[in-house]
Amino acid sequence: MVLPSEPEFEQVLKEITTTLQPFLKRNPEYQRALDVVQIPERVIQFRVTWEDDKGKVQVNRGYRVQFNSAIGPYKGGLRLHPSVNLSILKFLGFEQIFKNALTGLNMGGGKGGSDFDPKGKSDNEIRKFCYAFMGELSRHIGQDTDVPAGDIGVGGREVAYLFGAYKKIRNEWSGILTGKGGDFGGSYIRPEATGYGLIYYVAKMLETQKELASFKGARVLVSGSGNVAQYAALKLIELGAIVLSLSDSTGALIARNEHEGFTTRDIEQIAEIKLKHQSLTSFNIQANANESRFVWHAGARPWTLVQNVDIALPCATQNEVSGEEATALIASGTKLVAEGSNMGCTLEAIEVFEVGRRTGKGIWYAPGKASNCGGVAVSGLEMAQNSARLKWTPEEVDNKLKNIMETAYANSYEVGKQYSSENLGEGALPSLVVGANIAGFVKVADAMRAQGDWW
Ligand code: NDP
Ligand code: 8G0
Repeated sequence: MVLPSEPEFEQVLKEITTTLQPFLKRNPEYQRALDVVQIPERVIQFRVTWEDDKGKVQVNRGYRVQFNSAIGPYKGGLRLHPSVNLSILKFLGFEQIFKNALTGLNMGGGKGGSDFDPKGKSDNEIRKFCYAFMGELSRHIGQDTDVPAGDIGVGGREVAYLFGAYKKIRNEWSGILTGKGGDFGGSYIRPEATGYGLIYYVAKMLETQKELASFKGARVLVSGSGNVAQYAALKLIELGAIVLSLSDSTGALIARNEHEGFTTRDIEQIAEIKLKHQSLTSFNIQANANESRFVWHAGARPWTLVQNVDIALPCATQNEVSGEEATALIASGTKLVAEGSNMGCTLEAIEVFEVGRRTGKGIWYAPGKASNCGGVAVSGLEMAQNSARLKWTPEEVDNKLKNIMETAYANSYEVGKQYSSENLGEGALPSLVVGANIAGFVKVADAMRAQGDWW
């Protein structure tokens, strides 16, 4: 059931439908589940009016897509970006259903947000917007109904404003949002979770494949420079990898020397810049003064800019790796690609990777719904801690995150092996995208059948 004006949703539906084929061939009755699951249980759209610093009224569109609640309350982030529309939120909400299933926790799928642009807004304007947005959203969420969190453009500051607004409107303290501050119900390791989890997932891929020995000395391209990119980079640096790139919507910053990537201090400075919604060029100016360790490529993405690469991690936004860029990554020697972003790779890029994988000469690709599920997983752990009114230590949360990533990896690997083994060449690895999609889908479809959603 695709409307022609929903290109991103159409894309994700095509990916899921194609990769489910080996399963549907053996289990044709599940086609009905696929027909049912692709229609959101509920879509909420609303008007958000707020007052800017000049006292003028501003208006934006607000959304919450409550896609599926078969295995738990709707769960998924809120995105604030001028590109936000229903197609993008439906694609994100649909992905979220199967990703949340892969975490092994009881969370359904949802996504929301607004076309509000936080760039260039004062702190006061961001607070006013968040209060106005929650004025409507508060009617539709609840700790056992729907639990939003941040996403692009929504970090700790915005989650805190949204939480404060909910509390005032409802006179109730409950875990209705995740990613909260540590002093008011937030979990340790939630800010780090997506980036760290991505690296824990890639660590399992490294153990399986034969070409790369470890992260030590591995040359890694990371795109984006927000929450996911920053913590992925920090964990990579901790493990001895060389982070050769970061990027943002204005361009890509590439290390000049392939033996000397970004440092922890660089990432901390970039985090400060990004908190102010500034471009990476602000960092490059400082870096240039500091012996020009980086080269700035205005308007570019990192994938074609480095000659020798081992691992590529898209961590910015959807469709940030094209088919041509996928081919360029193979040419530069890249062995692994894992998505920190949601739908970071186009269908063409995935096809390039999957053809390579089947022949044993390409790139092994991990889809975001498996490799970036650490973020929502720790959100699930935050919900558990809020319900129990207790707080686990950072070590406890980190260990649980590691276990969840390892289980998500094992599931996508094993189910991938089961369903892609028939066309595997000598030395080829199973398809993680086939595995993740089938594993996530079957869990949700079975819960839906048990509850009478299809028969
Ligand atoms: P942030 O807002 O912290 O950072 C987003 C980064 O991506 C920024 O560097 C931003 O550049 C760049 N970016 C955003 N939109 C575009 C665009 N249209 N073109 C080019 N660059 C763009 O978001 P997150 O790091 O939280 O999210 C990044 C990705 O990871 C998203 O796909 C998100 O859905 C996904 N994700 C996030 C999780 C989380 O826990 N936060 C969990 C799982 C997935 P600029 O600063 O110039 O805007
Ligand atoms: O914590 C969450 O619910 C959340 C926030 C942002 C992104 C995602 C995701 O899995 O894409 C989840």
